[in-house]
Amino acid sequence: MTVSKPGLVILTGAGISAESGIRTFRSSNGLWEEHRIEDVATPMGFKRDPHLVQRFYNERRKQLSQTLPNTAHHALVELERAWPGSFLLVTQNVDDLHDRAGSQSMLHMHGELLKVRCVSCDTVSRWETDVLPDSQCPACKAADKLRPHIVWFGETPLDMEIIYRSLETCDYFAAIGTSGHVYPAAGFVQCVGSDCHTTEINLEPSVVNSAFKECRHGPATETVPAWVREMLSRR
Ligand code: BV8
Repeated sequence: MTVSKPGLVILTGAGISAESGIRTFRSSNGLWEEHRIEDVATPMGFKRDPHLVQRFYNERRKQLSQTLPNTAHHALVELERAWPGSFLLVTQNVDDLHDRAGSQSMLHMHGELLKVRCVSCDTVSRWETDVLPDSQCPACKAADKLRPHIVWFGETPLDMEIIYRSLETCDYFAAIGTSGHVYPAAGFVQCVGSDCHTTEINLEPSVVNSAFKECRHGPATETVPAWVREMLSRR
């Protein structure tokens, strides 16, 4: 199938940030201060103990400032800049490593660690330091009304319309560094057209590995640059 302006959609997960030193979601086996992340990263967890949840995200925000994008993030920027057709990067990650690497056509479907949302006026603001009980919303000045701008379990991911439309029309779909446990992202490979070439690039087979036409296993800093070189040689 030769398409002059092929559409490419890439989904990334925590595995692409692992070699930058950010623990993957499941390698921390979901534990944080004896709390399962599924219990902390939920609306109920936030309602039950908002300051505990804020501390959980304050720690991860702090950790972020000590990390850098790796060669896999940079390879995806090179691919985006050279790709002749439409390009969309959808990340499940809440870190800003793709942003700092220079990715432009990108959607954070699970939100962003460096943003907060006011539960009083709904304004989303950039926030790089700790959120404390007396932290005020930059827009309405309400205190103690800020929550992480993160999609928790049970909440609806962001930009789903655009994502589904891109999946239905793309010619290539690649999932990089994701275990395939979390939906709807894990179901994206089932949403592409029958002619779409699907590739899984992961340290080991994901739980949805059998749905992909092609699989490449190994660390992202090796597998992603090699895959990008091959994709660009096809132009
Ligand atoms: C929704 C923010 C409705 C929080 C996150 C029962 C069955 C099926 C589904 C459900 C169910 N019960 C409930 C659900 C739905 C639920 C869900 O999927 N639950 C799971 C646990 C069963 N989903 C939801 O609630 C979602 N909302 O469904 O709304 C809807 C649906 C469609 C349309 C409209 C509305 C909301 C989910 C969002 C939750 N929030 N993040 C936070 O981060 O604090 S999810 C969280 O998991 C992170 O975002 C993370 O990115 C994401 C997925 O995990 P992965 O990225 O895959 O990370 P993981 O550690 O699992 O895997 C890493 C992989 O990398 C591994 O495979 C590893 O081998 C690999 N790797 C490691 N090192 C490397 C590497 N690869 C390459 N190189 C390396 N060096």
